[in-house]
Amino acid sequence: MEESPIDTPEEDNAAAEGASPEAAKAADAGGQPPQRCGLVAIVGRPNVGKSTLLNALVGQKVSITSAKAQTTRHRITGIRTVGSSQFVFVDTPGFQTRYAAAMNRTLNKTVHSVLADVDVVLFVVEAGRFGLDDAKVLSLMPAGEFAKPVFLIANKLDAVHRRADLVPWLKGMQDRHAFAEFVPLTAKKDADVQRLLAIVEPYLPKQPWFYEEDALTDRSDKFLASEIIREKLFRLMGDELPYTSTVVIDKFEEEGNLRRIAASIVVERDAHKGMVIGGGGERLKRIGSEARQELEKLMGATVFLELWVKVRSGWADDEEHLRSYGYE
Ligand SMILES: Nc1nc2c(ncn2[C@@H]2O[C@H](COP(=O)(O)OP(=O)(O)OP(=O)(O)O)[C@@H](O)[C@H]2O)c(=O)[nH]1
Ligand SMILES: [Mg+2]
Repeated sequence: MEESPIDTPEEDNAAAEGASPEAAKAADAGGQPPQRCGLVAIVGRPNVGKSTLLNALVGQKVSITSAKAQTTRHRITGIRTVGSSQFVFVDTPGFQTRYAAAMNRTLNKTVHSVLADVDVVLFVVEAGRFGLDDAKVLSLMPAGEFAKPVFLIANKLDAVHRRADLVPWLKGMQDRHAFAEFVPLTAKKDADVQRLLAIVEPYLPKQPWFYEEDALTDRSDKFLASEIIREKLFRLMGDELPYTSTVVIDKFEEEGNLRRIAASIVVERDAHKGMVIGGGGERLKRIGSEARQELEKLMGATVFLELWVKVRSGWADDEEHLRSYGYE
């Protein structure tokens, strides 16, 4: 087993600068509409399209997506400012109901804590489907005096062949929860996403913005780098990839327009290491080159990316390792 010091992915840069209350008041006095700003959680079972929706709402990729369930592992904030309104979306890991390993307990805690302090909840399901996994997530919604407006987002409308079938389904959903809004949509269609923004806007409290007007996420470039590499890993490996694999950034250096990044893909077994590397190292090369290209676009810089594969068994069930790998 190879050992090397492991860097912790950076914490949220929560101290991003916001506009001052004075600025908001001044805007008010000048006859401008007052600033609105609110936290909008995106929750739902794995694989319903939460991260795809977040990226579409923000207008840029800030959260990775894949056809594999359980892609998102962190609370990720995506910010969109339109006119006088700032939307602060919070993507969450798909709530896990099947496994009880330490990693899943941590992921679920993330969902719980996000729900406690948001203004609006987008509860995402696949249009026409509502299973036990969805019901478990819905049961987490704060109730009574802590209740929040919850929107039912019926995603993947493009995959529904007979729209008429949705009418009785939507009626059934009305009985399950007092949803504030029902929004069937396709996260991959821009017009649908713009419509959702307009529906959310009046629910944002009137208060000064939390972030600069052009902010897109509270995550660092270093964090985004580890996530983009993990996305390529997930996408290029498909189902053979054990779900517990992760990516750790060992080095992230900025020299002018150059980023020197070294990262380790951490797997649980030697056999997994072989699968990630692939015959003649082909697969690892491809993961590296796809990640590098995307990172160059994202950062507007030249990227040198060095990738390693390491075996560390049992990390996903070890609270200590989880923390050192950035799982809060
Ligand atoms: N047909 C269709 N597919 C979609 C749509 N939105 C998302 N998907 C696909 O659904 C899959 C899962 O998308 P993600 O955005 O990663 O889902 P998620 O809910 O964030 O998943 P976890 O992070 O694992 O909980 C991907 O293959 C997406 O391309 C949609 O509107 N229509
Ligand atoms: Mg996701």
